[in-house]
Amino acid sequence: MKVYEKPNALYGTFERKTGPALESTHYCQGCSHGNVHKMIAEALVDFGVQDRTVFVSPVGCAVFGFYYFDTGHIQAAHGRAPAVATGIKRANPNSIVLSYQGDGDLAAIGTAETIHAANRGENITVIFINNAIYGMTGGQMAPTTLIEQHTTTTPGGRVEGIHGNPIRMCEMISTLTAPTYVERVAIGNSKHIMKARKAIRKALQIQIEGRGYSFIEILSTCPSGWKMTPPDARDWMLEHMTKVFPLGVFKDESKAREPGSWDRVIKPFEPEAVGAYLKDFVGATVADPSQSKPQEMHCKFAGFGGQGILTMGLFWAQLAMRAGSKVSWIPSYGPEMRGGTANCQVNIADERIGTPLVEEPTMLAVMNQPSLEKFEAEVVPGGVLLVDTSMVKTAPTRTDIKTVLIPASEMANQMGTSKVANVILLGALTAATDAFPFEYVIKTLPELIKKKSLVEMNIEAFTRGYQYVREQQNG
Ligand SMILES: Cc1ncc(C[n+]2csc(CCOP(=O)(O)OP(=O)(O)O)c2C)c(N)n1
Repeated sequence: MKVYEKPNALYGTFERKTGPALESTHYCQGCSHGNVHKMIAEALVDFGVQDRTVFVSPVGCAVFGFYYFDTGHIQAAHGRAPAVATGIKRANPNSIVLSYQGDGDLAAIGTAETIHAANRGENITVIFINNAIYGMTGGQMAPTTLIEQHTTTTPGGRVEGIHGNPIRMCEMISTLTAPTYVERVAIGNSKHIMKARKAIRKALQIQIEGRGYSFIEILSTCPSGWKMTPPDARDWMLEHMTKVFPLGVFKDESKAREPGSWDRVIKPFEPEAVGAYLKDFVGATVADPSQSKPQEMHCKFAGFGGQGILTMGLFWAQLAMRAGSKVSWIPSYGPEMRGGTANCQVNIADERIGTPLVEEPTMLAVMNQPSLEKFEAEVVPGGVLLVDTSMVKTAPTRTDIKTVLIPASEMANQMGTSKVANVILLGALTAATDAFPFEYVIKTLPELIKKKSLVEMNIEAFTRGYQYVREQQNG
């Protein structure tokens, strides 16, 4: 005798954060969500993947997926389920990830996420519940609402010239190169339901085998939103929706895809990988870390646009990167090409860096008055403040930090161009912090300068800045 029971991937009773535990779901009578939940749960148990499944639920009627599925669970912001699913899958390639979404979520607010996850061929399974309406919020028009269909926001029926036509997601997605399997099924009669079950299982199997992205659209009923009895809703769906959204397979390349070929794993940037990266893209190698690797530093470089502020920070970060440190560099500048404010933040550390932002700099270099006024207070006690005194007319006020004053812009002008003031400051900074050996910078700087005709001048500028501070230090 066949016993029909709740699959183990659904909880026995549905405990809720508030109110009593329920025996049944919150879905309305005749709603398709329940059928589809059961099919998914059965497949997860049959394939033995329940323990490594992460169900990503949408904003919409399926928002409470976590009350029902005894799996990992994340509830995504409206429309973002495929982006969340991408992150989970890439961070945990062994997980089985379902992006479960309604038509409002998937085809309206989340259209971009949907298309791009499909276009990247993420190895995830997207289950698309198309009930032609926004069910959860009371039956507003969705992108898949049929022409002439009455909803609360199209009380006279959807009109092509005003609201556009129903969007056919399977047709759109199947034009993309990456997706492996795209099928539209329906929760109609038992034959349809068996087909839907088969499609869901196939899609999951494809993911389990690492064969790539699947998209299963399920024509579904919403008797409450449509204001019909469950049998009438089923008949209406079969009669009207299947005309606009024909059932069938739109794309199936599952046989042509090698198992495992669509698993995307992000490998952390290990030092060896960084070395290879530099070799491939910059033609340089990582210097011997024991010689040149700097101490941990959190730096801010600030001034006007056009002063070479961003380049100064970039050079500093690249010097550290080539010496084997982990680094981050992030620019911040106004919309003007010249004359606006510009600053950049550089982190240098042995460990991987969590945030590129520098809120408590251990080193601040300023090339104009507003930057000194704005950032001086941020420097941590004991930190270093480097000031281009040609551009800053008031003296720094802090006494608990090490201040280094240098007329960098005037020194640059004496060399014939104000453009090297930033590199003069880099020289000063190197001497003031002892971050890098002088010889290391002289050897590495030429590799960082794209225009070879400018190398000599920059080496000179760096040396001048370095010597200026060393002379001050030696009294
Ligand atoms: C950012 C944001 N915008 C709008 C809403 C309101 N809202 C909640 S559910 C929903 C649409 C749900 O419809 P659908 O995705 O078709 O799922 P169904 O409820 O029909 O299963 C909307 C617009 C929201 N919660 N968040």
